[in-house]
Amino acid sequence: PQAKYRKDYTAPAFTISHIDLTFDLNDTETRVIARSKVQQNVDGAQTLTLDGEGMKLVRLEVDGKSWSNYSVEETQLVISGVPATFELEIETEINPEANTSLEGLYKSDGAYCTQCEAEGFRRITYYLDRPDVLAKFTTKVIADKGAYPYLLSNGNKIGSGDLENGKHWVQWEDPFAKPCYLFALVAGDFDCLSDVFVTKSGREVALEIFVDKGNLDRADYAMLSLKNSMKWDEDRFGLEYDLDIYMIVAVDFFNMGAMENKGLNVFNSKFVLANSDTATDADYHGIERVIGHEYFHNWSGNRVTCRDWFQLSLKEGLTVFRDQEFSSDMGSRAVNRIGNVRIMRSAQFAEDRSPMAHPIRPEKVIEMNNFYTVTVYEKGSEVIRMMHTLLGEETFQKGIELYFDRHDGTAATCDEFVQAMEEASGFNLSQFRLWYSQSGTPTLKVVSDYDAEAKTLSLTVSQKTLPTADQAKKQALLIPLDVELYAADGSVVALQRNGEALNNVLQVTAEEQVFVFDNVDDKPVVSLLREFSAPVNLEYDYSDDELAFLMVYARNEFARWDASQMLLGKHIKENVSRIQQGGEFSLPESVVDAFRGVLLNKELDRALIAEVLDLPTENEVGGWYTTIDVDAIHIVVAAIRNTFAQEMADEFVAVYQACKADKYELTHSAAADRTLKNVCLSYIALSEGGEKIVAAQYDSADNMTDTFAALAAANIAELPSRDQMMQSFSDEWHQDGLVMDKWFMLQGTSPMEGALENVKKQMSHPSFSLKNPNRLRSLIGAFAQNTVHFHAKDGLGYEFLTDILIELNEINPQVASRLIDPLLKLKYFDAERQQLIRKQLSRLVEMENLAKDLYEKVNKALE
Ligand code: BAL
Ligand code: ZN
Repeated sequence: PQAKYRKDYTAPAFTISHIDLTFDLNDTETRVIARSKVQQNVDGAQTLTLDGEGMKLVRLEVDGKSWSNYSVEETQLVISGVPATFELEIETEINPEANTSLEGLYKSDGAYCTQCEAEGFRRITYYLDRPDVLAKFTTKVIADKGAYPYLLSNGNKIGSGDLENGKHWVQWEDPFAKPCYLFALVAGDFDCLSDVFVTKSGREVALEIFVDKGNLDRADYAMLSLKNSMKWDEDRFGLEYDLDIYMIVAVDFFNMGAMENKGLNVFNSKFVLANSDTATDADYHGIERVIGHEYFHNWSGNRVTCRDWFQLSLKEGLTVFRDQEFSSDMGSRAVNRIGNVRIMRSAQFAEDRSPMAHPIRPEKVIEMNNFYTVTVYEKGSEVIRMMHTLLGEETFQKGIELYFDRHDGTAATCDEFVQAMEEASGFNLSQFRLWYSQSGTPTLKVVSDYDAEAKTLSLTVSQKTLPTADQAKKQALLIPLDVELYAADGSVVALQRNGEALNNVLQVTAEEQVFVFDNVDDKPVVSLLREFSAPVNLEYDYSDDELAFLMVYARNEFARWDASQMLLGKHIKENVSRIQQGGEFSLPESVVDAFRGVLLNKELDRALIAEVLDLPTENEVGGWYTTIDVDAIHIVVAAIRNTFAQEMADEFVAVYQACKADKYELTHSAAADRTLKNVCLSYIALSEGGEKIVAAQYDSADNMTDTFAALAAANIAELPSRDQMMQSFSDEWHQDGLVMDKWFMLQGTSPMEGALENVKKQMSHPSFSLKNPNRLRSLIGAFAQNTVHFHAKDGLGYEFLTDILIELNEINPQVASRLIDPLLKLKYFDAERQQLIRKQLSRLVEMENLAKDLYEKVNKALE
């Protein structure tokens, strides 16, 4: 497979202004007629090269006449000798039923649906499948009326009718020019939840959510989230919806979370369907986030799209930033920020030190699907957030306004976005632009020095980014470092220098820099990188006392949580070293007391207390090391959990009782109570008499959050009643794949002896299917995060995953390529494990038909 480079971008030789599509749907032989208006875009061009894969060319006409001057190649149709402007008509035949890759047109259970981003449209018809070709689409869909009463596509419905043979047709017109990756078609029999949103300028928009028959009672929260998103985008960003209809279809077979096709979002049903019996509070939160995300794409992605796929973060980083802000405005800002930062520190930092390291705007790509990553999305959002931090909300919004005004209806670049921000603010972002081109996680080392005589505090800040797999040389970045100083009584020490007040956000620009603050009467406690003001690793030599102090006195909730994490981190590292040297685990009483203080603090948001008591995962801890000692980390994290459970046993029960509610409510505050109650339960499960409390909750729960929490607590604590509870859950829910995903996830992460054998056994469960991406991620993906079992020294975990990848290589390479990630990090393990992983990766490399997706990753890992 060939790599593409960002530097090689050239404008297309031809462009297409209109395309009129007709689909005659059939399971194995769907006919697609595409009539396009084609124009020369580069003087003298006479050869039109279209992308296309896996279809049969039936007919080709230029200006209404049969055209024979073409050649069909494996992934292209090359049409020669064409005029400067012409109408092109192509008829192709495709086989949706055989399409298990879930790209292009495929069948999800009984319904037809499409997924075209990034390059799926080329599996539907031959086309200029690149985001900088923007055309107006009309789409006519023909299908059997009984089986497919709903025929949907982008834009507004402009016609419909019945045909003789039991078929019917519907025609759609999208008035907005768009790249083909935003095309969508859905045909099926659904239940539909309808509503209306009136925009700020008074236009009525019809809202329709289509779900599998019988699931109507699970669509309300998605609808509420959609209306909230529409209102929020008007209020916060001044952006209004532009079509008369907005449709969402929930499907069970979907590679991603959802897709922002213009006016017709297709969603993984996981991010639509919820009621209190089937969904946890975390599921509801995910629905609000993803519904918001796809809606916000209507501007950041659809109205202004990407010039080429290297610019993906232009729309994804910005849209993640927007969805994060939406969730924060709707719920708790601190809890949302904690969630975002956990993802950065665990998954994104790990990616940045993996063989797949890439800047948020990649330079080189073999398979574009491999770049829908936490780096492009989450780090991309952090880069937008840093601009927001540096400019402030008001100026940032001016930049956004300029960006949308200037680029509406076009395909833009990341540089153009930064340019708009720069022009609107007058802030020089030239050094800041490096965040787009430089990969890797900088380490920010801070040393403080208090001068009692001069009453000054100086902070010496140095930054260093280690070489990454893709890039050896690194430069100094502009890093916003948000700081605050506290006196011993917890009061804030104002930042000042030479009589002038200073901003809390320091601008670190050099490899080493000193910041001095005057009028500091006593040695203060320093709060650093507040709100995670930059995606960096912070090094500062905090004492336990300082961290315990910040857990109580830091003004912002995020900083309190962060202090708790640093305190835990210190003791996890100390204990891992101790265990490695044959010593014993130990945790000072003062550390337990600091956490007890938080647990019992009635002033704090209960959801925040829950976050403080939720320990870092073993995978996150692994990311702190250059050689990961899976077993020592497992012992230490488990020992901390047990120590907390024993030392605070009474407190956990008391808080558990205090958080219990008489009846279920779907409010943020009721959810916060449940979250803390269930974190307490996870500790109670580990203490004497805990099993009874867990079992009682399982038996009496009136909502899935509590049911699942009890099951998860029994699973992780390996309670004797675990198997029986798992059986009862399966008996109740085996018909419902979405609910069973929770159960599969627990099977995958179970610490039980023989976990691998158990996972293999569950693959025969009637609810499991290798063809369904959600099931795969729940069982197999979860097992690959089950560190001690996946990394077992017999190598059987690695072999098992590789067996699955070999099967998936043919069924669904995109999902296979997601699941392989844990194997890519081989060089962070001991020589023996590295060898075992290498052996498995070699099996993949030797495959004759290895898909591009896996090829790109495996070869990088073995380099
Ligand atoms: N554009 C792919 C799915 C998403 O990021 O919304
Ligand atoms: Zn997105």
